[in-house]
Amino acid sequence: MLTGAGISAESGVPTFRDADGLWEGHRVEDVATPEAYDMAPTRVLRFYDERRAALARVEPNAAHHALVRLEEVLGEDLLVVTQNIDDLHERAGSRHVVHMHGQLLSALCRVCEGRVPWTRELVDHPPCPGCGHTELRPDVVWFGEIPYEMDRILHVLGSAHTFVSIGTSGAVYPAAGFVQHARRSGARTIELNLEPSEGSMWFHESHQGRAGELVPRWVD
Ligand code: BJW
Repeated sequence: MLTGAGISAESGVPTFRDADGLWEGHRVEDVATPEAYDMAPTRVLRFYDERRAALARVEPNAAHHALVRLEEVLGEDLLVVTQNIDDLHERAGSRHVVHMHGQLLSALCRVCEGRVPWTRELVDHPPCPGCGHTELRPDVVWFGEIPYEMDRILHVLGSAHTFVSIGTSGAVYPAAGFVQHARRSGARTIELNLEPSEGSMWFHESHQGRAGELVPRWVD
């Protein structure tokens, strides 16, 4: 199972590439890079501070809850690989979740690579409790960086019976290539998205609609 921003849209979390997906007129490609952080750290930290504040005001929706019901049946045979940095899968109750693009509520020390819970504004960040340096950055995967847990994800894709992609545009690699990998390995591939994604030709089934309706219908 691969999820993207579209699964959280009905919770009130903006997507990246839909009409309202810009942040102060910036494309995500211009904010979510190590270069943008080095050039304008305060601007990038504000981007994440605002999203963290907004996350506290939203709740999981019917699509997140449906995946919890599926996990109750499938147990560890269901792995949710999410590109989202929100915690809505966990708050709904999913237990087997991989955050391949990191997490909004975590900061990463650039010196010792230790992780620290990030609950307030990182603009006024405290020192790293591990090494004492103040080089904390958002614990997220920017363009040009390697997504987390790729070995585990590729292993699971190689043996999956079914691959389902929910609410992602298929514009960002390597996640956009997962469908081909799973299909080549023999999985049935299913897409549930508001519109056909960029890779919709790779899916055996492509269903269009809102995740809050499509996912519960598919699960139940
Ligand atoms: C609904 C809905 C509703 C709305 N119901 N649906 C191959 C070719 C070309 C380029 C590359 C390539 N390989 C790598 C690259 C470079 C680059 C890349 O992909 N660039 C592209 C722009 C072309 N990739 C990278 O740099 C990646 N790293 C990498 O490849 O390292 C090399 C390597 C990999 C593996 C092994 C070894 C080496 C890193 C990419 C990091 C992406 N980071 C971000 C930011 C994370 C932190 C943050 O959140 O701020 O991740 S960018 C942003 O895009 C974020 C998202 O997770 C990601 C994907 O977006 P998503 O989720 O698809 O959202 P949208 O908005 O695009 O789409 C939403 C969809 O939902 C739409 O289709 C809507 O219709 C739909 N929707 N409402 C259902 N209610």
